[in-house]
Amino acid sequence: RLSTPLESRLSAAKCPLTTDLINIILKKKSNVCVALDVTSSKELLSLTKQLGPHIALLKTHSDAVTDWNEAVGNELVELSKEMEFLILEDRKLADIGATVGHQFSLISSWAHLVTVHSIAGPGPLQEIARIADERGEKRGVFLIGELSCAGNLIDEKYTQATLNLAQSFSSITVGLVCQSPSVLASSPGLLQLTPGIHLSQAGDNKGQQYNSPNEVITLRGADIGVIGRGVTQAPDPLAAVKEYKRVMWEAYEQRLK
Ligand code: UP6
Repeated sequence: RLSTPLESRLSAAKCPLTTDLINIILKKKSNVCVALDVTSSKELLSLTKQLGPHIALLKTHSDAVTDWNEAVGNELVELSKEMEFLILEDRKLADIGATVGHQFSLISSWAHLVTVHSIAGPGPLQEIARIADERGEKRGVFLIGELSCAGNLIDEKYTQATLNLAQSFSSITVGLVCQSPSVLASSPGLLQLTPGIHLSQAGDNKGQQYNSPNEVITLRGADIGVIGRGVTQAPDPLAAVKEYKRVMWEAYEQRLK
């Protein structure tokens, strides 16, 4: 998998949004997902306008935006079309199917993708698939297979069970959020999204554990790397996103050799 170019994996993709995301990555030569963990919609939209042209995926925590409203979602959608990226709401849904269904109905009005914990089993995914189908627009999920934070409770068995779930719901699963190259080694049709990336820091004193962008792409096997504060708290976020993009694309090309 590590040495297979993304274009050769297109035929293995079972969710239409996986194909869209791979095509965006290849067109923009960007395997960057930026995590805009900001608390005001003004900051969220202004960073999106600035960074949008350089990213493949925009990751939001809309429930942390104090003045979030429907218009903000609509504006993100417009920007995603204009600047060609997909929107991932990182809600990490984890409840029973019926509840997740209500939550997903709201999220799916603006986000292409949402993160889902596998802890609750198939119920939430069944509901998401049903609602996505009703909407008639392409919608998908990233399942949380592993976490980047110190001391988290996920073990190998849980990660394997998450992969099994991803395969059962392949028509709506774009990929897994995970850290180890072995997880998706035999699943070319699923994308690996890996957070915990920083060029100069090892952690945040709150449990986060960082690796370098190069390590995450070449050794850990990420198809897309998530950078939050490495970009948003840099003195110049635009210069920072361009630097992460350059380093991570070079690492991807290196991986293919
Ligand atoms: N995130 C992680 N680790 C995980 C899953 N998700 O950090 O295992 C998310 C966080 C945050 C972003 O919710 O939005 O990725 C990382 O941000 P940072 O680069 O500022 O640490």
